Amino acid sequence: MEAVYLPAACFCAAAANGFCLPLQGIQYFIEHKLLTPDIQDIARFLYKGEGLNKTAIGTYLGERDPVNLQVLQAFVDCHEFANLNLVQALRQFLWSFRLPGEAQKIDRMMEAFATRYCLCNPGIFQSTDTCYVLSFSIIMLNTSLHNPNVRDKPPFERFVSMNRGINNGSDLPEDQLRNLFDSIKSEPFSIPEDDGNDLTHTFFNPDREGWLLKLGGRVKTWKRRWFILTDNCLYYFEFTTDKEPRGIIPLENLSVQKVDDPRKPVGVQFCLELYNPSCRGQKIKACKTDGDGRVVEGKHESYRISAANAEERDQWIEAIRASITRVPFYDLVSSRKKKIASKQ
Ligand code: 4IP
Repeated sequence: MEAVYLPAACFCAAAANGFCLPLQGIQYFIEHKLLTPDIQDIARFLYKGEGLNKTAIGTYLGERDPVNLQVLQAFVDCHEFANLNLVQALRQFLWSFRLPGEAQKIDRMMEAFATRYCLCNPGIFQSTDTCYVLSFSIIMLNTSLHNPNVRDKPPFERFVSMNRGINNGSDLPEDQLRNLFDSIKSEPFSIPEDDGNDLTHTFFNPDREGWLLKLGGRVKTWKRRWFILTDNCLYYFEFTTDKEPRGIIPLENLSVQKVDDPRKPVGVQFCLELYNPSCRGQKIKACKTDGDGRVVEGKHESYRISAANAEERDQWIEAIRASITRVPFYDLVSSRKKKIASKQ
């Protein structure tokens, strides 16, 4: 079947008719006979991506509906990965759409990617699980090497030890890992950023630091603190040069949201709130240093934090959200590693 070419004007027509959701957009094209309902046609249309928003492509491909799952499969099959090393293949794949932020969607897409890569390059890995785990460790390496907020740049030896035993119990050849490491070190992944939603970009680079104001737990005083977001925790310090944080807030089980309080005092207009959605009204697990320098439990039922402006607040919210999202993502990788270990 011939590839379908749809000029950008068609997207404007769809948008003008209010079809801005990816699924509705596809239906609009099908109803207007601009696209056939054939799975391969839809996949090729998304693969060509002319004039399409890459976030919308990612959203469509991430859905669990049986049709979307088939389109995802056909879309991944449009990619030719033969004779590409894993980094080159990942560069191509991650550029063709914007990876959604949700772990289950990322899991499905990366599974499809790994299967396709192994099919195009038989004999490189002993199983698709190996390819899957290595792909994630390359994505994590990309963040560690290129995010300016990550000070501890992993050396090649750490990348090797991260990937011990992933090839069905044996190690991958060091030359192969060196090749991948050098490629990512010399050039980071390009991630499509074609709309205001920056979660995918942040997903790859969640770490962040800066000055924020924090409201006390029992005594409601605002304190200016230096915050560092790393390893799914928020650390706050009195001074940037302090070695020990005044407080640590593990983000596991927490959610973050923007707070619009019309009574908020001048100077703390751009607030976000960290809370435990399943235990509202109970204390959040956190620790802090008290006046005598002892480490004690935090007393907050929620943390209210204010940024200097709306843009910074939104960036913090996205970074915190991405950091929280990465927890199930680590779980996905570790369960895959366990699966590899159990097969030995
Ligand atoms: C303190 O108020 C500070 O705001 C503390 O923040 C805060 O601890 C205390 O919360 C609050 O009572 P005063 O300094 O005016 O006494 P920081 O530790 O950053 O100085 P948190 O837990 O927010 O760190 P409570 O819950 O201990 O009252």
